Amino acid sequence: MSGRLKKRMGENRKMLLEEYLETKKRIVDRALEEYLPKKDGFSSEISESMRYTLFAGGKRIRPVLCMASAEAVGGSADSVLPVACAIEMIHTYSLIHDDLPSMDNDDYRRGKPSNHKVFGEGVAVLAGDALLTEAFCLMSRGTPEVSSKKTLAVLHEISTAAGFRGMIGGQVADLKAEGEKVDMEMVNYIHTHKTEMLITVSVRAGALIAGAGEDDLNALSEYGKKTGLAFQIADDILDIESSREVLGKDVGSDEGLGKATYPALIGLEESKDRTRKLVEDALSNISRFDEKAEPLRMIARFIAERKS
Ligand code: GRG
Repeated sequence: MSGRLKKRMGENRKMLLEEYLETKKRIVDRALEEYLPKKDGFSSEISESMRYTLFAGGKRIRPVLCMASAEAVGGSADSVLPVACAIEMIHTYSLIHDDLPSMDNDDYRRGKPSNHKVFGEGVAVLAGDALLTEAFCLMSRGTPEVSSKKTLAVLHEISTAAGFRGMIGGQVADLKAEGEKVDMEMVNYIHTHKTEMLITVSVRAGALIAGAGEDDLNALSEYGKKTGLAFQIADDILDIESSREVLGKDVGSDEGLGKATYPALIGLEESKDRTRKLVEDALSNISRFDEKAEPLRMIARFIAERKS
């Protein structure tokens, strides 16, 4: 294939992905607007604080993955919308808490001052708590098309991925490892628990609700694990190579805090190679799927190349 043709294909793919992400992001934003409690009376400040970070311009990668996964197995994106939005609420809660002075102490998030910088620490903690509980409230409501058994199974998987067996466990290990000498096993534990598990469960939840068979589900889980880990390594790299203007959050904080990251352990170039290899593996994990899985393929490639 000529260099020009390759470049054209790359550009086309980029345009298709941007279009796909934009369309799905709009659907998620509209649904979140509908699901979120409206501000009223005494609870107006907490509602404002929840909305502030939720609508601050996140990429919506997790809900989009959830919808793309449902579509890959022949389901509809609409049927997974409440769960996709609930996962985004859980993710947003984790960002609000992660920025607190007692955690990573970051002043910027999604291009704006962090939640606690605007609303104060007390309200920021409560906004995170409220988003987390609201996520489970939304999912437990269920929808007429999805059986209660399936809803319960999805709830179980998401609470496992978000709780101390997953994201919280990873965050604790991350805090404990600050400034310590860590090995690859520890970094992998942190990355897997802190980031990968919520991404994998986003993919699994979409497929489960859409009625995926066991083989498809296993293939998608492997895809989720590879992309999830690649996503966090890319995040480590961006913390070194990007800027606050592009990323919308402070950069260089990993090194400042002595965080356990891939670049700290194996260097930037090797970290980039690992990311690319993980994405290749993720793509081969879903090679059994037809063109309905194309958005999942584009998202995996985007994860390795992302600039924000
Ligand atoms: C319970 C007090 C308390 C704290 C919990 C769970 C937790 C704090 C923090 C989770 C750890 C965390 C924030 C991991 C980082 C994952 C990550 C790469 C976040 C960035 O995700 P993007 O790039 O962000 O998808 P946007 O803004 O685009 O949504």
